[in-house]
Amino acid sequence: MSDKPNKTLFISDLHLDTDTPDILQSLLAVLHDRASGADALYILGDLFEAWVGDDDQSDIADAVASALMSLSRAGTRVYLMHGNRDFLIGDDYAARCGATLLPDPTVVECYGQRVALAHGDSLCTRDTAYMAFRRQMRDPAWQQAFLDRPLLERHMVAQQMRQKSQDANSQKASDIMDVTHQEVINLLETLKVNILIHGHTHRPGIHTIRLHDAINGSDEAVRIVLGSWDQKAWVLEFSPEGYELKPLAHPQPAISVKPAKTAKA
Ligand code: LP5
Ligand code: MN
Repeated sequence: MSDKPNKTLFISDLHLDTDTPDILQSLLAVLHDRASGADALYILGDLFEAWVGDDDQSDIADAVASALMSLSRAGTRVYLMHGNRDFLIGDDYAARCGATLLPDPTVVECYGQRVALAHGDSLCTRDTAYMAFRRQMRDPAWQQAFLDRPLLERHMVAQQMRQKSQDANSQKASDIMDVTHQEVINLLETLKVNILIHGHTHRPGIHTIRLHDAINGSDEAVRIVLGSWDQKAWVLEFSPEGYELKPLAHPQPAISVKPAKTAKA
């Protein structure tokens, strides 16, 4: 029997882009130092800043796919869930990563506990402008019409959407961009689980929820919120002994110092 400690990792909201090489390095370090040898790695959405189709074969997409594929080939199960930035990731890219695409929400069994997983955006129901926008974005006909456009045009549309989203967010009250408490309870009750893990809100933390109506005989539930990787790499490590949400410093970028030129005699 193997004596390696069992653990499962959860991450989300890396928002990888061509101008975030430091976050890519941080991901590669987490895969090497922590995910290697783990039972499973779950990426709960917004791995990328914007995903415009699996045919967009950027260097960053290639680097992520080959690192995840190596992990998967070494025996760690790799799972991908869509976020609101990368919901167009398809079966082709998932296959290149050796990953399984999961629906949102999904219930998994983690060392004897049933755990619900979601990106988190669908729980922000007080953000009615976003809810309407989301419905349109998830319409398969709309998605196909978008995917049929040339790649350059898709990048331009994605950039415009990001800009409009940032403008809209700066005008919204902060609390409406958080999850709706009752929506979380509805989800826990529907799925009959006492643990929910999600990202999206960029408000990392572990919240204990007191329930009026017990679920699985317990009047308590837990909501674990993963963090965005803009300042730190947030990793949730789940093991048979419990779980820990860890903020990890990004590796320092290497500073290359050119040797001073020596004057020729
Ligand atoms: O992403 P974030 O965290 O900044 O804000 C989100 C919500 N915004 C979004 C929009 C995405 O950022 C855009 C990403 C696009 C990448 C993929 C392109 C693929 C297109 C496929 C087409 C089928 O999700 C934001 C929430 C916030 O989270 C907190 O929950 O508030 O919601 C909005 O900003 C929505 C606005 O309130 C309303 C819509 C404005 C955008 C209108 C777009 C117009 C398109 C112009 C292009 C020609
Ligand atoms: Mn998100």
